[in-house]
Amino acid sequence: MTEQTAPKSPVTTEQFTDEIKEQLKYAQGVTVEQATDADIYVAASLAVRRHLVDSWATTQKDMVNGNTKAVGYLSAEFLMGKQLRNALLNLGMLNEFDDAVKALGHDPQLVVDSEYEPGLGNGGLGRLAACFIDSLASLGVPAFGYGIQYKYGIFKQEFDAEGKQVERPDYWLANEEPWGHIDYNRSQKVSFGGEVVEENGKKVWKPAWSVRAVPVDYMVPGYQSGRVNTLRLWSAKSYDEFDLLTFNKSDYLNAVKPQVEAENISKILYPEDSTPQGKQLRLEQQYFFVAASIHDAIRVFYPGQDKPDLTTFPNKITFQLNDTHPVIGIPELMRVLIDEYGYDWDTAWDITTKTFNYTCHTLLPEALEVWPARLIGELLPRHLEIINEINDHFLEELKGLTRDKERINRMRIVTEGNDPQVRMAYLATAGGSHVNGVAELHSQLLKDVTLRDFSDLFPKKFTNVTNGVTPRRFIRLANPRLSALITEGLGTDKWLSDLDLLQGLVPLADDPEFVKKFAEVKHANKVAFANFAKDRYGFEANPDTMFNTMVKRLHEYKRQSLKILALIARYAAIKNGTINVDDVLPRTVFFGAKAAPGYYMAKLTIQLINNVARVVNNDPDVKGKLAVHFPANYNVRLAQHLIPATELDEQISQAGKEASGTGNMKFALNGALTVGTLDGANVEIREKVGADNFFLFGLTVDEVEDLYEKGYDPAKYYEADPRLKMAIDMISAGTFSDGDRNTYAPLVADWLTKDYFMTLADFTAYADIQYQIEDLYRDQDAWNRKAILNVANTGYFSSDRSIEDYLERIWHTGPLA
Ligand code: CR1
Repeated sequence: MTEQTAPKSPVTTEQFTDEIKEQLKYAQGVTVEQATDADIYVAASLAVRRHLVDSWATTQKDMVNGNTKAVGYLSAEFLMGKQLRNALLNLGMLNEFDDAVKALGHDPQLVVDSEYEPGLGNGGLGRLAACFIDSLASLGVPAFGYGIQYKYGIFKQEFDAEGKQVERPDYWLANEEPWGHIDYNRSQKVSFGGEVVEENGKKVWKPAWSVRAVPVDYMVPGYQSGRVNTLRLWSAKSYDEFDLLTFNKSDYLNAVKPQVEAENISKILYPEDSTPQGKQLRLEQQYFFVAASIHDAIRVFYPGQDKPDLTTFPNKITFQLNDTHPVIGIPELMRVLIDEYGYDWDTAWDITTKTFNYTCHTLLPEALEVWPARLIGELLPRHLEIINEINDHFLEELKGLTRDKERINRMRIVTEGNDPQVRMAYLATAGGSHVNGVAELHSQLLKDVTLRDFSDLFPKKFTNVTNGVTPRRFIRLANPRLSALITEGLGTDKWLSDLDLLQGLVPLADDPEFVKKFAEVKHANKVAFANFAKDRYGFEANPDTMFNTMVKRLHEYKRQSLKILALIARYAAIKNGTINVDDVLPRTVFFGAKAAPGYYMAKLTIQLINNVARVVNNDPDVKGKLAVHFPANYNVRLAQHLIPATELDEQISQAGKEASGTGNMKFALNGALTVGTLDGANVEIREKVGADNFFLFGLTVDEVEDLYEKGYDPAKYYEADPRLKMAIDMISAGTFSDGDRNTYAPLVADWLTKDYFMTLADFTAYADIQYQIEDLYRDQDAWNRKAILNVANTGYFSSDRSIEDYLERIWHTGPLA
């Protein structure tokens, strides 16, 4: 008997069918006969939403009336993925949905497919935020996700005939969007510009212009907790929609100018910031959502109070700053407390530092935001004053802690000189209670390198919370076959809310019957992916080859180029007979990656991958042995299809550069083995699954540092390994550019002369470990045994565990009573 703890549907199939019909009729005005898949999708979503509303209301009521501190997760990104099936899972309505939709004459898959994925994030950071709000709700912790409802999400990626990335706008709101509830009655005014004047001895900010921040609320259902939290995404609207006078002078464009300017704030995710205007727009976005959120929290927790006692604010809500984007919230809360509510500096600082905490997500110094003080002064003059004052107070405090003047100088929040800069990571560290990294190694490097001075003087502020992923979306929804097998193996489905239970699968790795079933699941997933790929992208992937995947943002430090060089070397070896064709283990390699639109080297790498794929896939000499596919526009949906089908996952960043990684966790939990470096969360994954069940290669952090110090010469490695030389020479010779020798010259030149991320230094180890990988893969039982041990031992990487760590180490709160 299998214990079933999954939620039970609140409706029968018949009832749900009727509810869909009702929505079709009253909300959409179409008959059942007229309804398209997209209509059914909207109607079903609206019907599902209604089942969440009561819990949503009680959760909010209990949050405001109770004594449990809430969490406000401030994030510029929430990469939610599709909503419908997630809501159905949490309500226990997956089967009722399928049956109702069929009863209405539609294919459930096509209905689900008509949902357009909101791409309100770039990658790991945004997806982590989405996993975290899922876990907060599932643990019953009252929480708000606060962010921006960008009108255009991350660009839609296409490839042109030459294999280059082309970016298209992602107008995800072009169709009806049933999940967001726009609430004009709860809007906030957010102001910019102007000047600060003194009135009666008080500083008064006289802004020049304001926009209206209108909340769009998304319900965030918890799994089994009966709780529904809120993701509140702000949309920018103008207060002066339209200038009738100007319009009547036939100056139609200028008549809507204020509207356009205001709405630009929530127009796109990460506007290009190489121009001053672009920089300003980014700062506008950051201030916009953070200011609206802080005022919103005061409204929610002190309803109807003119003079609330805000010394209790840190007991009502704790704000987590997801990276540096929301850090302007620190001076904003200071301003609100001092200017709007009349608190003195010390009281305001005490409240502020107790309210905020900061998560750092990077090790690349260039990714820590620094704003020119001049820009802040123009856009937010009062905030610049406050930041300068914070800086002064902070320097005073440091003088009490150390006599080391150089150190004090290094720690300035605002730099000296005639173009002073504001270091947002330093402001966040000074202005909050805790700072955390996102994996053990990352948190250690933050303390030892990136924020060393701070950690020396404020050691207690620093802590670690290793990232995690939600098993609901990334196992249960993405991989129903494996989910069923896990439930069968454990005799319960409780693992979905207590992922450590996966440990119970360890003994089953030695049970031939279970191993066989596991192999069948993986194969079925591969077949399913091959069908999906054929249908959606038009390529054929052979499920009887090894599925080997590298999906993540394209960045030099992540080293897609290491993978592509090894792949070319392998291709060359087969072609020139260095390896006997019969000894080649058939492999299909999948890439998925978007490059930042202004990132030249990354875009060139994309072009190279596409052209290697073109050449390899069309070469009869390697047919059946090696294939490369690069489906465009990698997103959450594609992840949910590809991860369950993958057998070998690539996590091959240069050691010391990937803060954590979360893809690595999703793959291991879905039974892929990892080939990876000792970087980010790989280190912990390897510890959990055991060194024997992880393909480790490459330089360590210390070795990387040594090599930088000694002077790194990539050309030496090129000369030393003929496989590497061959691969680079083929690229130079134009093998992947129709004979043109210039196309990839910038990549080649960089590899041979700079290679900052030491791709060449790690090549030999990476190429060599492929033999081990292939030997193991030939013994399918041994491979699957290890894959099962990966699933069984990675329950730690549930985002539920991450949230529990945040609750204990940083937030000091818990579930609603
Ligand atoms: C890191 O690069 C990490 C995620 C989530 C990314 C990645 O290693 O898993 O954050 N950082 O913590 C990022 O996007 C802007 O910085």
